[in-house]
Amino acid sequence: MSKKINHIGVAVKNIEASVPFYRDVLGMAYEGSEEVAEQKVRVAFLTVGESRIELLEPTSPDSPVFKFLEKNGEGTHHVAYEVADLKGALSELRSAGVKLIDQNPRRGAHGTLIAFLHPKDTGGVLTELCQSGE
Ligand code: CMX
Repeated sequence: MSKKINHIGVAVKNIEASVPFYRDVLGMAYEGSEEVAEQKVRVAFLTVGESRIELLEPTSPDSPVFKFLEKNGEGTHHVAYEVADLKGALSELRSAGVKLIDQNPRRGAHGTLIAFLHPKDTGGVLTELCQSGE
């Protein structure tokens, strides 16, 4: 279904305060930030080799990331796998009985299409599937 991890999402209280560790200490390349209104988050991407970290800052108290931070504090939030055909992947997972948070693709950062699988059915790891925008 997927041939690579697209990114690892990390929940943070403040992107500006978090970027220096990744960019200046670890030496990752900072790609900039953008707001993903549909998910009520602001995100920033940093790359190392083929891998990317997505920093997630909530933009509203009803953001899922706000609730996560309240409960757990800052830390790993999700793992995102890249798929070529998100609709097809969701249909396969539905048939396999996996609980989907998103029944249909939603809009993510960088014009991607995304959908989340429920951590209760994925061994406790919030899992995102994403299809890159053309
Ligand atoms: N990773 C693993 N488990 C998680 C989790 C996470 N990120 N977030 C919540 N959970 C677990 C909780 O620990 C809790 O488990 P217990 O019942 O054992 O205590 C359970 O899921 C329910 O958690 P909750 O705090 O009551 O939160 P909700 O049920 O209201 O929401 C979830 C949980 C996963 C359904 C919700 O956060 C969601 O829909 N997430 C997908 C969307 C999202 O996270 N968007 C932000 C990122 C967007 C982006 O990357 O662009």
